[in-house]
Amino acid sequence: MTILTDIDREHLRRALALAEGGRGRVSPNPLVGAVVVRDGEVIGEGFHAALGELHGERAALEDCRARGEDPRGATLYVTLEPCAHQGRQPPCVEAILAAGIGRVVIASDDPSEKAAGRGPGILRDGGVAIETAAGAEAAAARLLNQPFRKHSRTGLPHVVLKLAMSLDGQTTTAAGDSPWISGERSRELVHRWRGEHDAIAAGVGTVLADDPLLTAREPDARQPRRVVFDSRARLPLDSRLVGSLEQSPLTVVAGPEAPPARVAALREAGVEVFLGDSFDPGEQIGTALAMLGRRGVTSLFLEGGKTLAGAFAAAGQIDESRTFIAPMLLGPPDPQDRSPFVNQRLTSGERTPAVARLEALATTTETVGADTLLTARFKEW
Ligand code: AOF
Ligand code: ZN
Repeated sequence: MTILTDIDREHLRRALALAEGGRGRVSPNPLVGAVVVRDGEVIGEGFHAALGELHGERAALEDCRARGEDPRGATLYVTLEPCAHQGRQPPCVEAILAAGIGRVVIASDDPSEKAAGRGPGILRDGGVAIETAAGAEAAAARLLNQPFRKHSRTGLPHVVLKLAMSLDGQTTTAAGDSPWISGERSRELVHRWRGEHDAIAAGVGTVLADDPLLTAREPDARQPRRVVFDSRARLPLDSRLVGSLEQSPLTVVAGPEAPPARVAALREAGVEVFLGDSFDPGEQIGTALAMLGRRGVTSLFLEGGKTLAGAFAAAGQIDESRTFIAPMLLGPPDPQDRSPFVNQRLTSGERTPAVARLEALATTTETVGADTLLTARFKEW
């Protein structure tokens, strides 16, 4: 760890901003930005723009050439340690050594097995000065790639929960009322987030009630895989989800209680059915996440369903939440719950639930239209 100058940190922040250019297009790979600076002057900038295309470092070196600049002796600022392996792209360390770069400033480590310090080691052996960031820029670089980092370290996708609620904490509206709680700007943002995740999940209760498509509506967004948690395989064959398989794949996570005929009918229709062998919701979620991770799903966006959200929270499987709070009071959507005297759900003799409290490590709030968006992070990878 070295103490970087304010100028170094400024260039790293520029590299972090550049990395954003690949958001929604690089998964399962990381977002990476890079800046080449010689004698205080930026002579090249680049980022990893899409899966399979140039890595950030090579993109920045290409930019130097395109500008007619020679990177020999320059400093390369990069948001992730340079790679040393041959993958879809050749190793970045070779390009850095060939370009004669004198110093590399790295904002974050690459925890994947093939990397984990190998690239910086090779560069150091090649006579390049290596410096690693600490503090705000290092934290921002890790935050940029939470899905990549978690998936590399655990094989599981990073889980983001989305919720929209009223001021009185209601998450569904009454029959006959508008189905929307959050405003239009918030809903636009949700569509963008769908395109930024590898998969979207909903509980079957929400699917039966709303018949959603769960696709990203933004033009040229990547379509995420849709996942329905449906232990009894109740998803109707005439649902819009099953009817839109040509848009993106659909996975049903079912349990041992699913009737074999229902499972067969869904598979026949082209739905992938994942049959867990446990009745325990936490175990079902754990094995489903592992299965999705093996399919290359690095990020899962949980939408729809307080029940599903509750099951994920109880299982300790939420990494981040994004909660829209809309400026309205809704009252309970179910008329039964409006009477304080006959609340079936509070009868005595029920089991005390296990404590499932998850405390946030950090939170931010912002205004989106008339709504307030509260983002909370529970784990850091
Ligand atoms: C990227 N973009 O800018 C950097 C990456 O096999 P590949 O060629 O797709 O390389 C993927 C790995 O390369 C990735 O997991 C990460 O470890 C490393 N660095 N990857 O896609 C980049 N710098
Ligand atoms: Zn690379």
